[in-house]
Order: sequence, then C-alpha cells, then structure tokens
Amino acid sequence: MRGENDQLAAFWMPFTANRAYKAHPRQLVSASGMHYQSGDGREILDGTSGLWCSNAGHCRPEITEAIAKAAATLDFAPTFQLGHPLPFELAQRLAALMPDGLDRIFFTNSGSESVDTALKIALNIQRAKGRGTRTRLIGRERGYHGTGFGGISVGGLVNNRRAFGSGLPGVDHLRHTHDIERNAFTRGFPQHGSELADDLQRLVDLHGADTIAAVIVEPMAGSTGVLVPPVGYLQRLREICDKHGIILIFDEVITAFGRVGGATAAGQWGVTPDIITMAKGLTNAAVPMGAVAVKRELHDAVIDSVPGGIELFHGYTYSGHPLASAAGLATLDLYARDGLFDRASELDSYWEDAAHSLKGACHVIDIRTIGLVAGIELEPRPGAPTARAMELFHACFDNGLLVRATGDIIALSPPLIVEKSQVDEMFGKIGELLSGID
Ligand code: PXG
Ligand code: PLP
Repeated sequence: MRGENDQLAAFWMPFTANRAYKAHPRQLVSASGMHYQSGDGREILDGTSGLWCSNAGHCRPEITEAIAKAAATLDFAPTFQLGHPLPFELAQRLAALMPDGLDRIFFTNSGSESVDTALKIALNIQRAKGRGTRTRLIGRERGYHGTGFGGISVGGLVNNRRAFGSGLPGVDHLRHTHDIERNAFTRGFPQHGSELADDLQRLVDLHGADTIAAVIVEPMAGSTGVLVPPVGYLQRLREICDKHGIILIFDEVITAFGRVGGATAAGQWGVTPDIITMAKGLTNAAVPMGAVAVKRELHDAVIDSVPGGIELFHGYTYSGHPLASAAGLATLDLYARDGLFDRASELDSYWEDAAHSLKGACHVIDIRTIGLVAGIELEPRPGAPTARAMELFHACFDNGLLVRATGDIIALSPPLIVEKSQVDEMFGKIGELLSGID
C-alpha cells in the first residue's frame, strides 16, 4: 500500500476500510462525559456511546479510580480452580439485575465471547438433560452476534459470513422482522410482524424439535440498523420455545444496561429468555468484559450432571479479570446512584419527537425509535448503496457529532447522561447535513 502513512500501517483496523482510513485518518485522543476530543482539537458530541458501550459517558472518575485501585492491588489472578473476590461480588450484583431466575453468571471478555459461551452452554445443557440429539442452533437473518465462528454462524449479515467458510453445521435462520412497507415511521414497537416468530415453528416442523438446541436473537437488532421487535413477536418466540424444549437466548450486548430502559430488554419488555448475553455497558467499556446469565435450573442441570470434577469445559484466561470486575462494580454503582436505567424512559418521548422531526428531511425513508436508540434509514443512492450514510457519517464527524453508519442507516445511541439540548443538537445537525447530501 504505497503512499500510505507508515505510522498507521501496522494496525490492521477492525471493520474498517483500511486504505481509505489511512489516507484520511480521523483520530479520537481523549474523552469526557458526552464528548470526545479529536486529534485536530475539536469537541465531538458522542451520539453513539462509542460503539453502543459507554452508557454512563466517558472517563467517569468513579470507574477509572476503581480500575487504578484494582490494578495496584491484584493485577491478575487465575479463576481456573482458584478465585479472587471481585468477580464473585460482581456476579452477585449482576444476578440481582437480571430477570427472575437468571442468576448464574459466566464471565467473558467481549460480546463475541459471550455469544460463543452462550451457544456452548446451551448445547451442554441439552446434553446434560439427556437430549444430546439437540445440536442445531437457530439464528435470524440480519442478526449480529459478534465475529466468532459461533456468532457468524447464527448471525445473519452476509458480509460477516461469506469470506469465512461454511460455519457451524446444522444452523438455520428465522426471517428478519424489517418491513418498511407496513411499519415505516413507527414510534416504539411496530404493529406488524409478530407472525414472523412462527418461522421457528416451521423450522421445528422441518428439522424436528429433538434436533434443535437453542434459538438466539437480539431483542432489538442494533448493529444491522435498529430493528425494533414487532408487538408480540418476542412473546411468541418464547411460547414456541416452551412448547418444544428449545432454549431461548437473548443477545443483549447492546440492549442491556439501560439502552432501552431497565437493566435488560427482557426485564423491560416482560419476556424472560433462558440465557442472556451481555458486554459493552457492563463496564461502561472502560475495560473489556462480557457476561452470560443463565437460568439457575439450567445451570444446575449441567453442574448436577457431573459427579465430580470440572462441570463445564469452557473458560477464558481473563474470565472475571480483576480490572474488569472492578470496572463492572463501579459501573453498576454509578448506574444505580444516578438512576441511569430510568433515563431512557424519562427521555423517551422527547427523544422520539426529536428523531421523528426528521420525517420529511432529504432521503429519509424510515425512522425507528425505542429507548435511547434511533435508526434513520436513507433511500440508497442509485448504483451506490451505503454511500449516503457513509457521507453523512463523515459530514457529522467533521461537524462535531459522532453517529454510526450501517448500510444506509444512521444509528444513534447516546450515553444515558445525554441532555435535551444535546438531543436537539444531534437531530438538528443531522437534518442540516442531510440537505447537503446528494
Ligand atoms: N452481540 C450483539 C448483539 C452485538 O451488538 C456483539 C454480540 C459482539 O460484541 P463484541 O464485544 O465482540 O464486539 C455485538 C457487538 C455497530 C457495532 O456498528 C455493533 C457491535 C460492535 C461493533 C459495532 O453497530 N455490536
Ligand atoms: N491459544 C493458546 C496457545 C493458549 O495457550 C490459550 C490460553 O491459554 C489461548 C489461545 C486462549 O486464550 P484466552 O484464554 O485468553 O482466550
């Protein structure tokens, strides 16, 4: 790659157009509260909580001090056949935030690891219950479950799959729930589409329930561009899973920790899965960490199936890392102290009105909102899909606002400390900049 800035060449950047970035780098060098500071000295309003993860805002001293203290006290200790206090404490705190019954917690280091962990635990539960023929995993079109082999197998985004072989065997997918024709410009849950959950029944009819271990969905599909579940859809999935002994996994890597109000979407929306995956907001993203919450009786089935010795042959060197655990405890304290899980409900209608004020703006064909999330879908430029959203992303950044572009959709998910004036600034700026885009 001749002509490239040599200092940037070595870092092979994730999910990035490396050549384009390195020709025109945009760097963030510090952050505080609702803002990043860019390498060229500008304030950037964070409309995306980083990557949907810094839910309490940036560089909160309560969290950074807890990390520093943990690093100076116990930098690392194994959790394989040994322990240290912090992850036990964090697991207990986290269990108390989960929907009733999901009070057994496995720690990972990312959302991708949480997904692989949850899929493996589901397979192990089925086996422990004497249903070892249940090995199929079901995902959904347009689903994003990270980038491990498990996650891309159940995931439904073709670009994340096509270069990497055939993935796990025996995987099938439900259809996605996106339906602009019937649901465009819905506020909150769309009215149409709960019948799409019956796809799971069709897969049961096709493969046989006794071959299916688990189904995994994002309660709200974030990464693919904010697809809010239709009214009744998640309830229907739960019913079909119950009827056929299928483990229901909610991937709450984005939706947990206040994004849609409450600690989890499951709790907020009143549908209880068997397993919940988390990451991102768990530590406010200050140290990487993920977690998997499992229903106690399913956890017990695995533990009790083994007469002695290791019950689950799975784990990461850094499962329950001291710095991450300390960050998690400080983050949960902060969420509680400042009532941040209530912010989405408090701001709901203001946020919704501000987002929907863009109805009628250039190129906008749909707006979707739930909690403190908004998706603004643009009409693709003929012959150049995704170009409009990418241009808008760059224009926003150059004008002091961080948004997320995915396909032709702009996604917004600000820190839960966002002020109304900042909500106005975000949608005002997007509206202005949209009119300058072809
Ligand atoms: N599951 C879900 C539902 C996610 O949203 C992951 C798993 C994977 O997490 P890790 O920590 O391994 O990245 C995610 C991650 C975007 C974007 O552009 C979304 C994610 C990550 C990066 C970018 O919307 N979600
Ligand atoms: N690869 C090798 C050679 C290892 O020894 C280990 C862990 O000991 C791993 C990969 C997995 O690393 P982690 O536990 O950090 O996921």
